[in-house]
Amino acid sequence: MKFTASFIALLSVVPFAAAQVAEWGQCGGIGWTGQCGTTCAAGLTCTVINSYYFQCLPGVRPLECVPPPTSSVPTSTASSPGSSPTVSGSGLNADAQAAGFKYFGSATDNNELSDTAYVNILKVPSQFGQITPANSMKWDATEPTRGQFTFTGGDQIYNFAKANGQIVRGHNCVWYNQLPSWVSNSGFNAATLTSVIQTHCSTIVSHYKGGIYAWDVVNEPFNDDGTWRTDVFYNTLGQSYVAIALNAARTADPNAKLYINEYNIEYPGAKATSLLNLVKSLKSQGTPLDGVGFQCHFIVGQVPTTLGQIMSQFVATGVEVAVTELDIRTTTPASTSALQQQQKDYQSVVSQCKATTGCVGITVWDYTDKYSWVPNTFSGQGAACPWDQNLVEKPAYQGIVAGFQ
Ligand code: 9MR
Repeated sequence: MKFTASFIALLSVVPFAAAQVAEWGQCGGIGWTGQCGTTCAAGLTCTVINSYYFQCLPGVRPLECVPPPTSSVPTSTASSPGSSPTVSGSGLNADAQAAGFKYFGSATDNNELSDTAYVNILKVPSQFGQITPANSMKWDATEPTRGQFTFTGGDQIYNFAKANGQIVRGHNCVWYNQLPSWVSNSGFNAATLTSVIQTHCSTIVSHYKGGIYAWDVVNEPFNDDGTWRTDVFYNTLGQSYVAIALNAARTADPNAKLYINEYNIEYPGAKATSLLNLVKSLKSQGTPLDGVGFQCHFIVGQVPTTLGQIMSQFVATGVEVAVTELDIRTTTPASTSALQQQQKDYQSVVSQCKATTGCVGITVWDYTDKYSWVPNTFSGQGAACPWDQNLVEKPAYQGIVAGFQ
């Protein structure tokens, strides 16, 4: 379903007039004709349950009903009748939700939001029910200088998603990469680095309080051999930095799901074992942790059939899991047979997640080869996404559809 221009306008300009919807009453959502977030009785918050149903619940006002700063939302992102392409079938997010998932989503980046043809696909909620900012909520983007926070890029993507009824995964609080040198080369002692982590995580999580489905609080803590990654966090604080970040995030937004996000854990091995042991240890200590993200940056023909099995091991510890950064690369230009294999590979990932109780959603690390990170990192590799360079659906699209059946 596509938002009408009037609904978007309503989200953007509604005044904060008080009205009196009681607890549990509806206060917004697709097709609802009232005023989003403005009609809950005192002490209640208009909370997004899903795109179609916002409900008055106890708490503070979330960000989804705050008017987006119009200067940061490109006009090309506004819905208008007839501006969206036809969705093949029901749409991937609609298929995902029909299969019991919370969402099917995509990563995106700020520069891509000025590409009208790209945006016209990204904004369709039946296609993408969830958005992850690929870069603009990272440390270098949000706190390039100690104590000076900028949310311009993050807000643009956040507001885009909210305007289209899409939930947001925050990415990320603590990661060795895209880390400003004032953190990585600081020489901070343990007490100071603890404070730096707490300030960073609590500030960015607080900024979006009530409006983010899940945060990748800790990203990629392990090396592929299962040893701890020896970044500034581990070298200064040992593994305690994980709990420091998770606790700060929980305090900042008690309703956001808190994740550890990792790659190369989709098959049995030292890395999956180390992360599983960390999750068990955190849970046994009562550290807040709600989910584990399986990035799933795969290679055509090499998608692990163990994904569902490993996910289940994590779910058994009491967390949910999600496919957070899916793409399946091949040698470019992609051959017809590679694209056919890729279709099967996408289907395999989706069906393994579907078969796993506790796998809540799937995010592709951008939906189109036009904006994939892969060719920049793996020379001669690419064609990893379900849409091609020209925003045309590849066989992989039907693989995803089939996986949800
Ligand atoms: O997609 C991101 C790309 O634009 C950046 O250049 C890159 C730099 O580290 O990060 C990419 O996203 C990564 C994500 O944040 C964490 N998992 C691996 C992703 C692909 O590198």
